[in-house]
Amino acid sequence: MTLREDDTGVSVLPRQFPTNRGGLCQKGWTSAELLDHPDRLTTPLLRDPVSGELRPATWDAALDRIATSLRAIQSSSGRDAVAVFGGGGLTNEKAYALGKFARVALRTRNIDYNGRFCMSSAAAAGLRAFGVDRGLPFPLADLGRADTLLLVGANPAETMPPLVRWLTEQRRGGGQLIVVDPRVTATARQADLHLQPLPGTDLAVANALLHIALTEGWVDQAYVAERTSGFDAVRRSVAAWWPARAEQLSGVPVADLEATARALGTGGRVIILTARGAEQHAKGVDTVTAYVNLALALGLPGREGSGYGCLTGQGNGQGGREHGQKADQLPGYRRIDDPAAREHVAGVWGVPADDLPGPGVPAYQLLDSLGTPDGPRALLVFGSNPVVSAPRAARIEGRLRDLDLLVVADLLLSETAALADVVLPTAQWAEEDGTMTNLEGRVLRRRALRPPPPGVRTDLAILADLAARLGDAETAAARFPTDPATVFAELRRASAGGVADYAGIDWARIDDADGVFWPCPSADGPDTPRLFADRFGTPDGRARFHAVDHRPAAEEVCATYPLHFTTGRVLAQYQSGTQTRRVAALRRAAPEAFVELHPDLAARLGIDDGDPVRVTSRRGELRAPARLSSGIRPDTVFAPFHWSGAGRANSVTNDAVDPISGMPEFKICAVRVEKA
Ligand SMILES: Nc1nc2c(c(=O)[nH]1)N[C@H]1C(S)=C(S)[C@@H](COP(=O)(O)OP(=O)(O)OC[C@H]3O[C@@H](n4cnc5c(=O)[nH]c(N)nc54)[C@H](O)[C@@H]3O)O[C@H]1N2
Ligand SMILES: Nc1nc2c(c(=O)[nH]1)N[C@H]1C(S)=C(S)[C@@H](COP(=O)(O)OP(=O)(O)OC[C@H]3O[C@@H](n4cnc5c(=O)[nH]c(N)nc54)[C@H](O)[C@@H]3O)O[C@H]1N2
Ligand SMILES: [Mo]
Repeated sequence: MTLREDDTGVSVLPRQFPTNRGGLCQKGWTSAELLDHPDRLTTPLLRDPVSGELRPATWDAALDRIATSLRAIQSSSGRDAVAVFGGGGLTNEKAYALGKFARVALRTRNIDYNGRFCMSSAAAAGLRAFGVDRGLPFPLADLGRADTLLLVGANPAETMPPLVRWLTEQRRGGGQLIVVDPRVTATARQADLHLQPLPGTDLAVANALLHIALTEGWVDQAYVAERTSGFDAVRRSVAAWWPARAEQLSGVPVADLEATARALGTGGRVIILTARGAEQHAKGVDTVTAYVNLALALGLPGREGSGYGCLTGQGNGQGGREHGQKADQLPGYRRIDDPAAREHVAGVWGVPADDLPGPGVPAYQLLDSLGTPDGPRALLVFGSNPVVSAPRAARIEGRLRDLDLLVVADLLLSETAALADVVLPTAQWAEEDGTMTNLEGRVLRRRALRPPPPGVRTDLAILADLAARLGDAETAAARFPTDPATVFAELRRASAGGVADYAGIDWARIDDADGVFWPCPSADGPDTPRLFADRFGTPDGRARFHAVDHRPAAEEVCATYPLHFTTGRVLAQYQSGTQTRRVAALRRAAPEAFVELHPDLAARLGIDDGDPVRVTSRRGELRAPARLSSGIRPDTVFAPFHWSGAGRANSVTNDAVDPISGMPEFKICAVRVEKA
């Protein structure tokens, strides 16, 4: 989008761009409303020790309070007693600076971010199969030319409206769209074929599809032999997934499994995409792996116009996971436990490699350890609202209350900021320069239109101010520049030679080329719109199969909690809702939480459309009006997670996590539903 500021204020204008072709969703159109919103924070807030209330304070008072407290906590309880929590909405420059701040200014291993809740399972599956995690290893426009497109657990009609035009183009060109979702979503309504599995059974469906492809002879044996390793174990494991067995488990009819396998196995250009519906499970990595196995067996990845991809979520969901705000990571998508990576990054940062901390723990584990005897005593939050968005949120809310110091930098008083000891008002998107990396691995500019309002500082300035108070001011000023262009120049050097290599990318080149795809190692060399054409990112260049098997959800239904509960999004609200719940037009479109359930189930429970209902799990309850829909399976209820208070879906969700990615199981738990 582009912005115009005139006498009437800031307005959002569409921009012709290769990914969205001028398209924008309603949240984009209305985003300028938040710039001058009356709820906008314009002064730091400090919790008054006597009244217990948040009171306006000067920047000096707020920063001094934080620095004094952090120093005291670290000297009594060790460096790791201070933790940092970031977000996938931060620009690349801010994500990079936050990771560096944790490792260099605080020297804590405890940093992680909300991307763990978002794409971490697909990232882990991509890394182990391809040796590289880039949401789409090909340009988005390829979707428009696919003969068959399989969307697993994705509802882009509501979550990525600008992408829908590629789906329309695809079907107009005679392509076939197949959607796998337990609900008849706006996306599923456009599909030629809709598979409606029980939540948590996608892995079994994928294995059955590969079983059919093997039986029918649709596996690309030459590709498997030349470009992959490990297929024999997969062949053996899917042998047990005959279609009738998958039907019994998932409820997807054998005929639909066969039709899907045929479309994938005999189509020309075939793309398989997963999103949160398949990924946010305690077996999310294995589930994505099963779809990657299918794609590899059919010879798709690296073939022009075909492949596997993950629909990355947040504004900078891709870039947010490349520059070091993840517990195990250094910039350039490097591993923090790799001696060579530590040496390189420490060199750029001007510190001894031995001074860099080791890996920390994933987001949920970190949040759940806060304020416990062995856990961190202080937390700094930049760009997340875990009181609404973390699984088993009431428990996490308690952990946050147990901290000695909670600091939240935000533009608005989010539910998490409302619990803080110190709140720092930050600039938002239209007020600072920077870059974001989209789901295609395309690095894009975000331009400042105007300076932040008086009293508001940027995240980069806040990190610099804190670093200056925590150490030697002169060193801190050199290490934590506040100008995003300077930070980006350093990020390029830190990423050089890494998997996500930005060394050859500069802002002018981004402007000239409508974005630059990483890896782009040199300023005069090419970028990489398509990965895997000749080799994969693994040491031997081959993609790796991994045999994976279905396992039940972490929590299964029982007599007391007989229904499956799943969660997701609606078009007019964004994430934890801090921003979108404050925009009048969006509030009108989606005013409150709701519980979607099938009319047959509702009748059995004596519930009418609009009745207040209570959804109860072992962890807590959600109260919201019922919304009857014959588009959902009768054994499953759905709620969006954008609201707080009684309508908070995450009061109910399970905090079981994937053993590899740390991704929580947002998409399935067991509940009881009754009229409230
Ligand atoms: N309007 C809007 N757009 C957004 C966001 C937002 O909050 N609001 N958030 C952004 C972010 S950060 C993200 S990550 C993306 C997410 O984008 P999506 O992944 O498309 O969003 P979700 O609604 O979380 O989940 C997609 C679908 O998964 C289905 N589902 C639930 N359980 C299962 C299951 O077990 N298997 C399968 N196959 N499907 C299941 C749900 O019914 C839902 O329709 O959206 C981005 N765009
Ligand atoms: N039940 C359930 N729960 C889920 C999910 C689900 O599908 N179901 N999805 C999960 C997913 S995919 C995600 S991504 C998470 C998202 O959930 P959160 O991590 O809570 O993300 P946001 O709601 O985007 O929170 C961003 C906060 O940062 C503020 N902010 C925005 N820009 C900036 C900035 O530049 N700097 C600073 N300092 N602050 C900023 C916003 O005002 C807001 O308060 O939720 C997860 N939770
Ligand atoms: Mo996300």
